[in-house]
Amino acid sequence: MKVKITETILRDAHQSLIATRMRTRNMLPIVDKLDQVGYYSLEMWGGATFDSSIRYLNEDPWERLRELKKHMQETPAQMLLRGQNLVGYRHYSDDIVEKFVKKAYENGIDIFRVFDAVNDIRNMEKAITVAKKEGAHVQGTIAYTISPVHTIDKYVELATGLAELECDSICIKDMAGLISPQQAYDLVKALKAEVNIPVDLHAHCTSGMAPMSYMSACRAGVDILDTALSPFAWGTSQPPTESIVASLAETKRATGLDLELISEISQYFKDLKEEYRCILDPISEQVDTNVLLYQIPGGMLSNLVSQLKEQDALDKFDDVLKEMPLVRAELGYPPLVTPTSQIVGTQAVLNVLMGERYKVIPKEVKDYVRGLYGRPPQKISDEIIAKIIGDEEPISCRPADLIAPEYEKAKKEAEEMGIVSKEEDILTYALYPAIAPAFLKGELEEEQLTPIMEKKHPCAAAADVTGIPTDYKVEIDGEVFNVKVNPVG
Ligand code: 3PY
Ligand code: ZN
Repeated sequence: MKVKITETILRDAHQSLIATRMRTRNMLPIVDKLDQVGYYSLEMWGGATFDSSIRYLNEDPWERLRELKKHMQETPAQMLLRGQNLVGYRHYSDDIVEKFVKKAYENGIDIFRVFDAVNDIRNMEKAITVAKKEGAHVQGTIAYTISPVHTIDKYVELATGLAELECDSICIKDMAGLISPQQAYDLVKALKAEVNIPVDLHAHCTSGMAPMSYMSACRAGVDILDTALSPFAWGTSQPPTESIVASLAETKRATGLDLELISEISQYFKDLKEEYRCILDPISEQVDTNVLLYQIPGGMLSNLVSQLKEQDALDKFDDVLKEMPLVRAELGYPPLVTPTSQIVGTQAVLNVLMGERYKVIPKEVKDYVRGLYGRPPQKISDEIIAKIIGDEEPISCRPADLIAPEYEKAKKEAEEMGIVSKEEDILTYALYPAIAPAFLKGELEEEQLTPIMEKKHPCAAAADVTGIPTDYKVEIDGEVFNVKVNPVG
């Protein structure tokens, strides 16, 4: 049976390599052609694209969705949704989740890939149910990681739960590029045997193994693979579409896609890449097997470098690398993905820079231990709980059950500010109250928004490019700090 291909060039590929900076005007001239390829889907929205659009590109993300969709007659439009976090960095109330998913569907999203950073199905449930009710295809997601508690049985259990919620397919989301060919084979085989819905493998090339893992996933019966056109492939992005299509061509799993057409489209992105070369993150382009030792995905590595540079503490880089897996283990082995990557990363940096572990603990880490981000994959030891939140009792309910409805309040505020010209604007404001007003009032200029574009030398840009799209702040002893974040694909 044919392997189907999800093309990530319009979302994850540029999120991974050029900090989510590809503009709608660069996408529009080529989307008709992309639509002709016969992809299973085109991932073109969600993840960090929403934040980046309003923060740096002075673009309305809803407008991007509508504009691209007009040219997508044949190919389903796909988005990445961070479960109850939607396209932000904290859990939103159920009424916001419901409105957001409905609007995303109404504006053109056909396939919702829904994940949760700690694989807590309770954080995905609301988004899944609403999207299903709207009539969308929902891809329930396993955030893949390696730890003593992340066994095949556990992943199958999660996938079974997702299928029970009526997800239409399952995605193995290997955002750090950790999955080896053997693991890919075993996991796909198990999912195919136990869960009766299509399986998609989404991997990043960070460790260099992804193309090989894709081949072995094909042998195990994977249904869909995620790839990026070669100019924006490799490194912390996906394996190249052309190479995967060509590799499968003579096999029973041939994709049937036209390499000539794909190469023609690829040329467009090759030229476009030159425009963005100054912000290409050199760290993201390299193969890095250290990710297997420290489990730090490429995007996060570059964050670390810039955080340490800012503190004039680059000499502590190795110590932080070693601290990261210790903190991750103590916090119950969360997969490192937005926002857990920031939570673990910030604590590891503080542990090293303060010269004493857990001397300073950000609010986000405390909230994580309180259970507000969901159930950690492994129970956190009583000792660590006591160290982080004293004698407070972690919650055991679904975190969003504790969040009161937020929509009406956001609506009122946004209307009073006079920044609402369509219902979607209320959602933009509800998700990004700090930056949405200036954007919605039209006060932003592209030039101000993209200073890094002016930097001509890749090395000069490297440190800056890493921070990028985020509203992520940490609170330490009542003081709020901005943390540079590069959401990890
Ligand atoms: C995002 O949340 O932006 C991701 O790409 C996660 O993998
Ligand atoms: Zn990804």
